[in-house]
Amino acid sequence: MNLRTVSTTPFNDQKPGTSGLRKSVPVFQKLHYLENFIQSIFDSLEGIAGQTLVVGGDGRYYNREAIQIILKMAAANGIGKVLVGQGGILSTPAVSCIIRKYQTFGGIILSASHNPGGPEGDFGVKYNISNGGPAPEKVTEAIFARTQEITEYKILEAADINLDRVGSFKLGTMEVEVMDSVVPYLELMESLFDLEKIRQLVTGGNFGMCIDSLHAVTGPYARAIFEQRLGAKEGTVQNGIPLEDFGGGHPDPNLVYAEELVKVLFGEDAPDFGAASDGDGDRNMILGRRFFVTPSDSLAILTANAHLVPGYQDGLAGVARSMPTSEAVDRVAAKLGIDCYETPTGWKFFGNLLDANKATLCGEESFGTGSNHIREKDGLWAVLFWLNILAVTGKSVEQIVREHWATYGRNFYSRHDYEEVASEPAQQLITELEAKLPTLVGQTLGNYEVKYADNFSYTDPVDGSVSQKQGIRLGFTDGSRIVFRLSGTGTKGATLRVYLESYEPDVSQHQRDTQEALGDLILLANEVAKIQEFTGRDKPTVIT
Ligand code: VG1
Ligand code: CO
Repeated sequence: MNLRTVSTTPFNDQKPGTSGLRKSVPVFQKLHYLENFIQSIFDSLEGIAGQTLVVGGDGRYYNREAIQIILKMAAANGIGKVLVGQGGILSTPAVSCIIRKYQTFGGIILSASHNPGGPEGDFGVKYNISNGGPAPEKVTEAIFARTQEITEYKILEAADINLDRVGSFKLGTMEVEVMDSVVPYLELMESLFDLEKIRQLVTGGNFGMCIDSLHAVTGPYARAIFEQRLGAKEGTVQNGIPLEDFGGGHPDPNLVYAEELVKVLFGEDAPDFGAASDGDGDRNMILGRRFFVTPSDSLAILTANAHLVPGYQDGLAGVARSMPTSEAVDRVAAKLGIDCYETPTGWKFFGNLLDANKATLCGEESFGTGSNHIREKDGLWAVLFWLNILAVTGKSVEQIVREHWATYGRNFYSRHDYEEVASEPAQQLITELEAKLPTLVGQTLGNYEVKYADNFSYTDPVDGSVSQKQGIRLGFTDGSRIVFRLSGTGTKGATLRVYLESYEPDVSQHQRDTQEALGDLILLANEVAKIQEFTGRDKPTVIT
């Protein structure tokens, strides 16, 4: 076995975004591209020699090749041991779980999450730290800085490891342990939920459900949990085998991309419950019979009902939501008398709050919910949380949501995405809008009076770090909001996200259609930001 030191030159585009480095597969396949980034991770982590790392991915195209490269580089860089999921498979929440359970130094997750996969699709690399969560900005900045000055990387010349067989292997002096991808995660779920009660619900004969893994990583987890452990009938999990190209689909659990599941839940003989998760398993969509639960409402409802679930029955230390997420959870927190934190978009901002026990549940409007059980959002955890609530209350999803609105009022909420628009004009839209902000405060726009207008800046209450320019917010005196930001996970052009929210206390108005209820705000958003002019689009590509 030969240790090779390979000369290389920097790539200028290896800056991690909202959630790691994401590029198209052909970019990652460029000579030295992956290697440069991995070496930059190793170089910027102090004290990594001799340590243990977790490595796994969502099974997308290039997953296995990348893992072999990473293992050989880890061995050449003096890493002590690597834990790898069988077949290279580990969901993002499972990696977080394993890092924490085995107290490893960190982990590398190979995924581009909800972005499509395949030879022309996307690939991604994300580094997680020892608390199990995404590396905070100071770490990703150090990695990026290193990518700009890298001159060489180290790799072992060795045969590939057999990733399909559970067991221990040697790679040079480094140990590689190929482990069951599901078991540690399943055990963690068992410690949080009343699986017996859920089992009774699921097998009782009066309850139907459908789980869609969208051909992505949650397949093996969902089949083990729902079909094997909880006794749901075979076939409950659809699209449950991870495919390298996700069956040509877009593994994003929303009403547009989880079309097949939506058809089932809105069809004639619709079951009682439906759920989908994304490419790497950290997102979730919850559906009732002919009923869609917005992720923002889901966070609020989990918070309001957490006392019904064993893992959270002693109460919550606090909650946190990303800034664009609706304020529904704020109302629940106020009633419970607990703190509610507002963070920038991206799970990495929840890490400190969870570590410091300031927040127990966290969520994002982008179909992400999670808790202090790990340091990532967790799709199947949210599904089990919902099932646990359904099992305890005996109510339907729709009933729970409507009762919640009746108690707290309804936050109408929608996100409009303009995907793959030209980068320069999109950036210009934000720049122009930002320049205009000071003149907007106090102005009346249509029926709305602007209360505040700013570019969101966040000071982490634990370590004092400041993150600026996290999204443009227009807040109105009646509690409505419009938020504008550019995506940090896309790989083609720019994606403009427009988040819209209004509050309706009157129960008689709660059945209104969301797009209609937000109609005035939608027009206003377009006018203020000149969306059509800058994007050339007269409507969004995806509405969630
Ligand atoms: C999007 C979502 C954000 C989420 C991120 C990663 O980021 O808006 O809420 O944390 O994806 O999710 P952006 O920058 O494109 O808006 V995932 O499932 O990739 O790990
Ligand atoms: Co994801």
